[in-house]
Amino acid sequence: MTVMSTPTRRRLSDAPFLAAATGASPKRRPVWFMRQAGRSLPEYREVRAGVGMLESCFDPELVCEITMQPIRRHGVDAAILFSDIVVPLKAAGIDLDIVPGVGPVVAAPVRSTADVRALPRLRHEQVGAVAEGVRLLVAELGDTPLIGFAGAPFTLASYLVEGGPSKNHERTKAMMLADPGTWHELLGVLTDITIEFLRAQLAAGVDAMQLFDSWAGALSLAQYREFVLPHSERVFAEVAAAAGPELPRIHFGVGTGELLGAMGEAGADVVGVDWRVPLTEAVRRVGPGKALQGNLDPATLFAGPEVLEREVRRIAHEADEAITLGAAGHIFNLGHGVLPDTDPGAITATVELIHSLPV
Ligand code: 1CP
Repeated sequence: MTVMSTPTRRRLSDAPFLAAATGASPKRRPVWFMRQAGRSLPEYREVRAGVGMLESCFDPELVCEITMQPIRRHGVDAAILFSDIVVPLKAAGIDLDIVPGVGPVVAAPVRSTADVRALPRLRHEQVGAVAEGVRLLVAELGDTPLIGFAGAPFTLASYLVEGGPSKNHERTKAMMLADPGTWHELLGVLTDITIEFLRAQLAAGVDAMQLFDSWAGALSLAQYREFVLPHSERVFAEVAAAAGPELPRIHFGVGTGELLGAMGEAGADVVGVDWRVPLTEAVRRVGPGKALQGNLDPATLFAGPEVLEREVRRIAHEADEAITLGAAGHIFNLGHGVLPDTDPGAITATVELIHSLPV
């Protein structure tokens, strides 16, 4: 195995996002938003007009431009690469598309051992356009750190097995419970693809990474530990091997209140928390020594300035309490992604308020 060197990684020790992620003292409260690029921004809708979602993910200039848009507009403390969790699957040769208004749709869902054995692996040159986008961003971002990301093996598996977005993940869970051998083989393949995708981003210069296990909250803790955790653990271990232990690793899922401890154990330095669990409780579940990220309900951005200010101050207060209870730091974020109809002005106002609060 070749460990890719990361000569292009910038030194950004002053960046508030990196300080908070690594247990140092940030000079201001860091904030970024999941899905900060995207439909809520008119400038995004403009550059995406007539360009397919996947097509835009493989266009380095467009990746760079769309990633930069929320940095310019909102002044957030981190950029997140514009891409999608299914990009490495598409790049490896799996027939899928991202359908507007729906999400990822897979032409031939993976349902049998034979289907799993026919899956391709990812070669890093197949995501060369993504790596090129990262290189353009590193040159353009100045002092703002760039977060790379990938979908976690379980969440990727749910799209492949269901064939598209799913509410109950019934076929995915059925395979997991009825045919554990095939399940672990599938997650092994997806883990390999995820690692290769992240290695390409790390080698091109991302400053941190987030593993999205968005749908892991559908599982019980026992199911998560047996069928998912070992694979996500391997992703984090390989990232640390490729980038060094100092590169911050974030782990996030929705509705994962019961899994927060286990998701930290997978190897994350930062655990993402949704709005269902207060940060003061999250720190108890995660344990000391890890930073927390979150956890404003995205719907709060629709509730008017007074409610928004009250909720932002509450979360900042709970974050301070969590730090006295042992959390290594706090990165302000939503509990899930920005909703498409969000007023971008509410996002900018949130950033300004957070930056005005004393650290
Ligand atoms: O045409 C469009 O604009 C399509 C909408 C869209 C966008 C803007 C999709 C389809 N993906 C994205 C970009 C994207 N996807 C980012 C951009 C970076 C940023 O945050 O600014 C990221 C981080 C993702 C990751 C992603 N894709 C996740 C994990 C995060 C999460 O929201 O939980 C998931 C689950 C996906 C799958 C996906 N891709 C797109 C949609 C609509 C979905 C969800 C479908 C579903 O509900 O199951």
